Amino acid sequence: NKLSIQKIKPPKAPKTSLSPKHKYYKEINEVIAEHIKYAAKLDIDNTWELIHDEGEMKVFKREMEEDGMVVDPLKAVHTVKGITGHEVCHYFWNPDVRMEWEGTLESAQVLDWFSEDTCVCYQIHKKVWPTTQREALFWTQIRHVPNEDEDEDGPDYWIVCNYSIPDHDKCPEKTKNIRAIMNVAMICETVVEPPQSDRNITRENITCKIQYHANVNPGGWAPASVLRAVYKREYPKFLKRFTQYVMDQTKDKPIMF
Ligand code: 18C
Repeated sequence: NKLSIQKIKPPKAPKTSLSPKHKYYKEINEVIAEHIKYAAKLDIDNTWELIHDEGEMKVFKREMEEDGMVVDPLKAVHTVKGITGHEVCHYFWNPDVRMEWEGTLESAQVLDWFSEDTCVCYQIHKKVWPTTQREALFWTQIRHVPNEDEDEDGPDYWIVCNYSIPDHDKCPEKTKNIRAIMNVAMICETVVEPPQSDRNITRENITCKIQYHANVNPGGWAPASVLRAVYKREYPKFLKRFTQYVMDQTKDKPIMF
């Protein structure tokens, strides 16, 4: 009858082009769902310590140690005018441009493609005196997370997640570096202010609300004071430099919603 027909909703577009049969499919979905859940709650209470406050950008940490190693979770929020969440995520994810904005890298390589939106990266970071150099091996995925509740005007996110994996056939073995372990996510929401009725939407009308989560385990000895000083300096520097990079790259391009 008419009522039941109205309840039928169109099928949703696939959220990732990765095959459900892929060995990392389940892990990727779970890790991404967890980041989205925390981003939606935005639970920055007094257990989070503000370590950097600059305009719209705020960086928080929670001091934590595991087996004597500093693993402080880090969370940042930022709001940037003139760019979309899709654009921010596109440039954060795209391995071809990573060396253009990522200041902590010595080298980065794509070892494998799981699908159009998911690849495996191996990268070597710059050395921080007096510690051994770090490297990382991780999958990185970009995806659009549409609003789950179609009746509500809820948020619609773009997300990139970088998540360490233990090994890969093409990964160099037995290097001189220490392997750092990470679970990092960039989660963005685009806010569009309606333009004056007779005008089109321009970059003046859009704002991107960014949340960045980083859980990094240094993987081996590093003096706590040096480590905390390094990330206190590096995360704000990254957020500033990277968002400026996205603004510069997109300013003369059509808006990518
Ligand atoms: O998210 C960012 N970049 C992504 C793409 O590269 C990716 C990277 C995450 C960072 C993983 C950290 C791995 C170790 C880094 C070594 C430190 C290099 C510092 C060099 C300074 C010139 O998701 C943007 C990340 C930007 C901020 C990175 C700072 C990381 C500090 C964490 C310290 C843990 C490693 C300990 C090394 C010893 C330091 C005493």
